[in-house]
Amino acid sequence: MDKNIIETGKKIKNMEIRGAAKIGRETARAIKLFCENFSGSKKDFIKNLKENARFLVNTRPTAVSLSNSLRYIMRDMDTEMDLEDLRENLIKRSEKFIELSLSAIKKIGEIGANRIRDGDRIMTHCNSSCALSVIKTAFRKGKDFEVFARETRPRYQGLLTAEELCKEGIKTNLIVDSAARYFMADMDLVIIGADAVAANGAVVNKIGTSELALIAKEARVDVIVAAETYKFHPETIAGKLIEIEERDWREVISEEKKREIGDIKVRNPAFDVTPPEFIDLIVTEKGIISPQAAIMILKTEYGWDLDKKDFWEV
Ligand code: RI2
Repeated sequence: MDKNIIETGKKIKNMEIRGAAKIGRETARAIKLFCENFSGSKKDFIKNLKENARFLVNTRPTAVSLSNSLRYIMRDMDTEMDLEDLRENLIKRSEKFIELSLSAIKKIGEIGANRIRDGDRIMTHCNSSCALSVIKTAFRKGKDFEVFARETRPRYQGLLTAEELCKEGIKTNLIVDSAARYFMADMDLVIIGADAVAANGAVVNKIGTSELALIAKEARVDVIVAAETYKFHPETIAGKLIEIEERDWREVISEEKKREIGDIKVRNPAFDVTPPEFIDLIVTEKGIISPQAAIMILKTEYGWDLDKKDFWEV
Protein backbone atom coordinates (compact mmCIF):
# COMPACT_ATOMS: atom_id res chain seq x y z
CA MET A 1 0.00 0.00 0.00
CA ASP A 2 1.12 3.51 -0.80
CA LYS A 3 2.05 5.61 2.28
CA ASN A 4 0.39 8.76 1.02
CA ILE A 5 -2.79 6.88 0.08
CA ILE A 6 -2.97 5.43 3.60
CA GLU A 7 -2.50 8.94 5.01
CA THR A 8 -5.22 10.42 2.77
CA GLY A 9 -7.55 7.49 3.52
CA LYS A 10 -7.10 8.02 7.27
CA LYS A 11 -7.87 11.71 6.94
CA ILE A 12 -11.00 10.96 4.92
CA LYS A 13 -12.15 8.39 7.46
CA ASN A 14 -11.61 10.62 10.49
CA MET A 15 -13.14 13.53 8.54
CA GLU A 16 -10.07 15.75 8.64
CA ILE A 17 -10.83 15.76 4.92
CA ARG A 18 -14.60 16.04 4.57
CA GLY A 19 -17.39 17.20 2.29
CA ALA A 20 -18.29 14.91 -0.57
CA ALA A 21 -16.71 17.04 -3.32
CA LYS A 22 -13.46 17.50 -1.43
CA ILE A 23 -13.27 13.77 -0.70
CA GLY A 24 -13.47 13.14 -4.45
CA ARG A 25 -10.76 15.71 -5.26
CA GLU A 26 -8.40 14.48 -2.52
CA THR A 27 -8.85 10.93 -3.80
CA ALA A 28 -7.80 12.12 -7.25
CA ARG A 29 -4.83 13.97 -5.75
CA ALA A 30 -3.71 10.85 -3.86
CA ILE A 31 -3.92 8.69 -7.00
CA LYS A 32 -1.96 11.30 -8.94
CA LEU A 33 0.79 11.28 -6.31
CA PHE A 34 0.84 7.50 -6.28
CA CYS A 35 1.31 7.45 -10.06
CA GLU A 36 4.06 10.07 -9.90
CA ASN A 37 6.02 8.33 -7.16
CA PHE A 38 5.60 4.67 -8.07
CA SER A 39 8.68 2.70 -8.97
CA GLY A 40 8.44 -0.91 -10.02
CA SER A 41 7.06 -3.08 -12.78
CA LYS A 42 3.83 -2.51 -14.70
CA LYS A 43 2.33 -5.61 -13.12
CA ASP A 44 3.07 -4.26 -9.64
CA PHE A 45 1.76 -0.85 -10.61
CA ILE A 46 -1.63 -2.26 -11.64
CA LYS A 47 -1.83 -4.51 -8.60
CA ASN A 48 -1.02 -1.59 -6.29
CA LEU A 49 -3.40 0.75 -8.08
CA LYS A 50 -6.28 -1.68 -7.51
CA GLU A 51 -5.34 -2.24 -3.87
CA ASN A 52 -5.09 1.47 -3.18
CA ALA A 53 -8.37 2.19 -4.96
CA ARG A 54 -10.17 -0.51 -2.94
CA PHE A 55 -8.75 0.91 0.27
CA LEU A 56 -9.92 4.44 -0.56
CA VAL A 57 -13.41 3.31 -1.64
CA ASN A 58 -13.98 1.70 1.75
CA THR A 59 -13.02 4.74 3.84
CA ARG A 60 -16.40 6.49 3.48
CA PRO A 61 -18.79 4.16 1.71
CA THR A 62 -21.73 6.58 1.27
CA ALA A 63 -19.90 9.36 -0.57
CA VAL A 64 -20.07 8.19 -4.18
CA SER A 65 -17.90 11.16 -5.19
CA LEU A 66 -15.01 9.05 -3.98
CA SER A 67 -15.66 6.01 -6.16
CA ASN A 68 -16.83 8.21 -9.06
CA SER A 69 -13.55 10.10 -8.89
CA LEU A 70 -11.76 6.76 -9.31
CA ARG A 71 -14.20 5.72 -12.07
CA TYR A 72 -13.45 8.96 -13.91
CA ILE A 73 -9.69 8.50 -13.59
CA MET A 74 -9.70 4.84 -14.57
CA ARG A 75 -12.47 4.90 -17.15
CA ASP A 76 -11.35 3.28 -20.41
CA MET A 77 -7.93 2.60 -18.92
CA ASP A 78 -5.89 0.68 -21.46
CA THR A 79 -3.68 -1.72 -19.53
CA GLU A 80 -1.96 -2.71 -22.79
CA MET A 81 -0.19 0.67 -22.77
CA ASP A 82 3.37 0.77 -21.50
CA LEU A 83 3.85 1.84 -17.90
CA GLU A 84 4.97 5.40 -18.65
CA ASP A 85 1.97 6.14 -20.87
CA LEU A 86 -0.37 4.55 -18.39
CA ARG A 87 0.99 6.68 -15.56
CA GLU A 88 0.88 9.85 -17.60
CA ASN A 89 -2.68 9.11 -18.63
CA LEU A 90 -3.85 8.52 -15.06
CA ILE A 91 -2.07 11.65 -13.83
CA LYS A 92 -3.78 13.74 -16.51
CA ARG A 93 -7.19 12.28 -15.70
CA SER A 94 -6.68 12.89 -11.97
CA GLU A 95 -5.86 16.53 -12.69
CA LYS A 96 -8.85 16.74 -15.00
CA PHE A 97 -11.19 15.40 -12.30
CA ILE A 98 -10.00 18.05 -9.84
CA GLU A 99 -10.56 20.78 -12.45
CA LEU A 100 -13.95 19.36 -13.37
CA SER A 101 -15.05 19.27 -9.73
CA LEU A 102 -14.06 22.89 -9.07
CA SER A 103 -15.66 24.17 -12.25
CA ALA A 104 -18.86 22.15 -11.60
CA ILE A 105 -19.26 23.75 -8.18
CA LYS A 106 -18.81 27.22 -9.73
CA LYS A 107 -21.31 26.45 -12.49
CA ILE A 108 -23.85 25.08 -10.00
CA GLY A 109 -23.47 28.36 -8.08
CA GLU A 110 -24.27 30.36 -11.21
CA ILE A 111 -27.24 28.23 -12.23
CA GLY A 112 -28.68 27.87 -8.73
CA ALA A 113 -28.27 31.54 -7.79
CA ASN A 114 -31.10 32.45 -10.17
CA ARG A 115 -33.50 30.58 -7.90
CA ILE A 116 -32.82 32.92 -4.97
CA ARG A 117 -34.91 36.10 -4.82
CA ASP A 118 -34.53 39.31 -2.83
CA GLY A 119 -36.02 38.96 0.61
CA ASP A 120 -35.76 35.14 0.68
CA ARG A 121 -35.18 33.24 3.86
CA ILE A 122 -33.17 30.11 3.22
CA MET A 123 -32.56 27.15 5.49
CA THR A 124 -29.55 24.89 5.01
CA HIS A 125 -28.08 21.84 6.70
CA CYS A 126 -24.53 20.66 7.29
CA ASN A 127 -21.70 22.20 5.27
CA SER A 128 -21.96 21.73 1.55
CA SER A 129 -19.57 23.53 -0.80
CA CYS A 130 -22.18 23.17 -3.56
CA ALA A 131 -25.07 24.62 -1.57
CA LEU A 132 -22.76 27.40 -0.38
CA SER A 133 -21.69 28.12 -3.94
CA VAL A 134 -25.36 28.77 -4.84
CA ILE A 135 -25.90 31.00 -1.81
CA LYS A 136 -22.63 32.94 -2.15
CA THR A 137 -23.05 33.47 -5.89
CA ALA A 138 -26.54 34.91 -5.33
CA PHE A 139 -25.10 37.25 -2.70
CA ARG A 140 -22.27 38.34 -4.99
CA LYS A 141 -24.87 39.12 -7.64
CA GLY A 142 -26.35 41.62 -5.20
CA LYS A 143 -29.30 39.62 -3.89
CA ASP A 144 -30.46 40.44 -0.40
CA PHE A 145 -31.53 37.45 1.69
CA GLU A 146 -31.04 35.71 4.99
CA VAL A 147 -29.79 32.21 5.80
CA PHE A 148 -30.71 29.87 8.66
CA ALA A 149 -27.99 27.27 9.26
CA ARG A 150 -28.82 24.19 11.32
CA GLU A 151 -25.92 23.32 13.58
CA THR A 152 -25.89 19.66 12.41
CA ARG A 153 -25.19 17.37 15.31
CA PRO A 154 -23.08 15.45 16.10
CA ARG A 155 -20.13 17.12 14.34
CA TYR A 156 -21.54 20.63 14.08
CA GLN A 157 -20.66 21.24 10.42
CA GLY A 158 -23.43 23.87 10.51
CA LEU A 159 -21.05 26.05 12.50
CA LEU A 160 -18.61 25.94 9.58
CA THR A 161 -21.43 27.02 7.28
CA ALA A 162 -22.51 29.85 9.58
CA GLU A 163 -18.91 31.04 9.85
CA GLU A 164 -18.40 30.94 6.09
CA LEU A 165 -21.62 32.85 5.45
CA CYS A 166 -20.78 35.51 8.05
CA LYS A 167 -17.32 35.97 6.54
CA GLU A 168 -18.99 36.63 3.22
CA GLY A 169 -21.22 39.28 4.83
CA ILE A 170 -24.45 37.29 4.43
CA LYS A 171 -27.14 37.71 7.12
CA THR A 172 -26.87 34.46 9.06
CA ASN A 173 -28.84 32.74 11.82
CA LEU A 174 -27.53 29.69 13.60
CA ILE A 175 -30.22 27.36 14.96
CA VAL A 176 -30.24 23.99 16.69
CA ASP A 177 -31.39 21.13 14.47
CA SER A 178 -34.64 20.67 16.34
CA ALA A 179 -35.66 24.33 15.73
CA ALA A 180 -36.17 23.74 12.00
CA ARG A 181 -39.94 23.27 12.16
CA TYR A 182 -40.29 26.25 14.49
CA PHE A 183 -38.75 28.50 11.82
CA MET A 184 -39.97 26.73 8.68
CA ALA A 185 -43.18 28.76 8.32
CA ASP A 186 -40.99 31.83 7.67
CA MET A 187 -38.76 30.14 5.07
CA ASP A 188 -38.86 30.47 1.27
CA LEU A 189 -36.28 27.87 0.32
CA VAL A 190 -34.24 24.99 1.65
CA ILE A 191 -30.89 24.54 -0.09
CA ILE A 192 -28.74 21.52 0.66
CA GLY A 193 -25.94 19.46 -0.87
CA ALA A 194 -25.74 15.72 -1.48
CA ASP A 195 -23.38 12.86 -0.82
CA ALA A 196 -25.14 10.66 -3.34
CA VAL A 197 -28.14 10.76 -5.67
CA ALA A 198 -29.86 7.49 -6.56
CA ALA A 199 -31.31 6.53 -9.95
CA ASN A 200 -34.84 7.19 -8.67
CA GLY A 201 -33.89 10.72 -7.57
CA ALA A 202 -33.61 9.97 -3.86
CA VAL A 203 -30.92 12.08 -2.23
CA VAL A 204 -28.53 10.83 0.41
CA ASN A 205 -27.21 13.65 2.55
CA LYS A 206 -26.17 14.40 6.14
CA ILE A 207 -28.37 12.85 8.79
CA GLY A 208 -31.37 15.08 9.43
CA THR A 209 -31.83 16.09 5.80
CA SER A 210 -34.85 13.87 5.21
CA GLU A 211 -36.61 15.27 8.26
CA LEU A 212 -35.79 18.82 7.09
CA ALA A 213 -37.26 18.04 3.65
CA LEU A 214 -40.38 16.58 5.24
CA ILE A 215 -40.88 19.71 7.33
CA ALA A 216 -40.33 21.85 4.23
CA LYS A 217 -42.88 19.86 2.25
CA GLU A 218 -45.43 20.28 5.02
CA ALA A 219 -44.85 24.06 4.92
CA ARG A 220 -44.81 24.12 1.07
CA VAL A 221 -41.24 25.40 1.00
CA ASP A 222 -39.19 24.37 -2.04
CA VAL A 223 -36.23 22.06 -1.47
CA ILE A 224 -33.27 22.55 -3.79
CA VAL A 225 -30.39 20.08 -3.90
CA ALA A 226 -27.05 21.25 -5.29
CA ALA A 227 -25.11 18.27 -6.62
CA GLU A 228 -22.47 17.68 -9.29
CA THR A 229 -23.12 14.82 -11.71
CA TYR A 230 -20.34 12.79 -10.05
CA LYS A 231 -22.59 12.56 -6.97
CA PHE A 232 -25.02 10.39 -8.96
CA HIS A 233 -24.61 6.76 -8.04
CA PRO A 234 -24.15 4.44 -11.06
CA GLU A 235 -24.74 1.20 -9.15
CA THR A 236 -28.26 2.29 -8.16
CA ILE A 237 -29.31 1.83 -11.81
CA ALA A 238 -29.02 -1.89 -11.16
CA GLY A 239 -31.02 -1.57 -7.95
CA LYS A 240 -28.14 -1.45 -5.50
CA LEU A 241 -28.97 0.38 -2.29
CA ILE A 242 -26.64 3.12 -1.13
CA GLU A 243 -24.80 2.07 1.99
CA ILE A 244 -25.37 4.41 4.92
CA GLU A 245 -22.23 4.90 6.95
CA GLU A 246 -22.65 4.51 10.69
CA ARG A 247 -19.89 6.30 12.57
CA ASP A 248 -18.34 5.83 15.97
CA TRP A 249 -20.66 6.51 18.94
CA ARG A 250 -17.94 8.62 20.53
CA GLU A 251 -18.97 11.40 18.15
CA VAL A 252 -22.30 11.54 20.04
CA ILE A 253 -21.42 11.02 23.69
CA SER A 254 -18.22 10.97 25.75
CA GLU A 255 -16.86 7.65 26.97
CA GLU A 256 -17.13 8.93 30.51
CA LYS A 257 -20.83 9.81 30.18
CA LYS A 258 -21.63 6.51 28.53
CA ARG A 259 -19.93 4.63 31.34
CA GLU A 260 -21.86 6.70 33.86
CA ILE A 261 -25.20 5.88 32.20
CA GLY A 262 -24.41 2.20 31.95
CA ASP A 263 -26.08 -0.20 29.55
CA ILE A 264 -26.97 2.04 26.61
CA LYS A 265 -26.50 1.65 22.88
CA VAL A 266 -25.61 4.87 21.10
CA ARG A 267 -26.36 4.98 17.35
CA ASN A 268 -24.70 7.38 14.93
CA PRO A 269 -25.80 7.08 11.29
CA ALA A 270 -24.03 9.80 9.28
CA PHE A 271 -26.58 10.10 6.45
CA ASP A 272 -30.21 9.55 5.58
CA VAL A 273 -32.25 9.14 2.41
CA THR A 274 -34.70 11.80 1.25
CA PRO A 275 -37.24 10.38 -1.20
CA PRO A 276 -37.63 12.19 -4.55
CA GLU A 277 -41.14 13.42 -3.73
CA PHE A 278 -39.65 15.68 -1.05
CA ILE A 279 -37.23 17.33 -3.47
CA ASP A 280 -38.29 20.02 -5.92
CA LEU A 281 -35.19 20.21 -8.07
CA ILE A 282 -31.58 19.23 -8.34
CA VAL A 283 -29.08 21.79 -9.63
CA THR A 284 -26.22 20.10 -11.48
CA GLU A 285 -23.42 21.67 -13.53
CA LYS A 286 -25.28 20.45 -16.63
CA GLY A 287 -28.46 22.28 -15.66
CA ILE A 288 -31.48 21.93 -13.42
CA ILE A 289 -33.31 18.62 -13.35
CA SER A 290 -36.28 17.20 -11.49
CA PRO A 291 -35.23 14.35 -9.17
CA GLN A 292 -37.12 11.94 -11.46
CA ALA A 293 -34.63 12.77 -14.24
CA ALA A 294 -31.66 11.46 -12.23
CA ILE A 295 -31.72 8.34 -14.36
CA MET A 296 -30.97 10.48 -17.45
CA ILE A 297 -27.82 11.86 -15.83
CA LEU A 298 -26.71 8.36 -14.92
CA LYS A 299 -27.37 7.06 -18.42
CA THR A 300 -25.37 9.91 -20.00
CA GLU A 301 -22.47 9.66 -17.57
CA TYR A 302 -22.20 5.90 -17.08
CA GLY A 303 -24.21 4.16 -19.80
CA TRP A 304 -26.43 1.13 -19.36
CA ASP A 305 -23.90 -1.65 -18.85
CA LEU A 306 -25.30 -3.09 -15.63
CA ASP A 307 -22.77 -5.91 -15.43
CA LYS A 308 -19.75 -3.69 -15.82
CA LYS A 309 -17.27 -4.22 -13.01
CA ASP A 310 -15.10 -1.43 -11.67
CA PHE A 311 -11.40 -1.67 -12.46
CA TRP A 312 -10.48 -2.12 -8.79
CA GLU A 313 -12.89 -5.06 -8.43
CA VAL A 314 -11.51 -7.24 -11.21
P1 RI2 B 1 -20.25 19.12 -0.83
C1 RI2 B 1 -21.04 16.32 3.56
O1 RI2 B 1 -20.72 15.11 4.14
C2 RI2 B 1 -22.44 16.78 3.91
O2 RI2 B 1 -23.37 15.73 4.02
C3 RI2 B 1 -22.71 17.68 2.74
O3 RI2 B 1 -24.07 18.00 2.60
C4 RI2 B 1 -22.18 16.82 1.62
O4 RI2 B 1 -20.98 16.25 2.13
C5 RI2 B 1 -21.91 17.51 0.33
O5 RI2 B 1 -20.88 18.42 0.47
P2 RI2 B 1 -19.60 14.99 5.32
O6 RI2 B 1 -18.29 14.75 4.63
O7 RI2 B 1 -19.74 18.06 -1.71
O8 RI2 B 1 -19.61 16.21 6.19
O9 RI2 B 1 -21.38 19.91 -1.48
O10 RI2 B 1 -20.05 13.76 6.08
O11 RI2 B 1 -19.16 20.01 -0.29
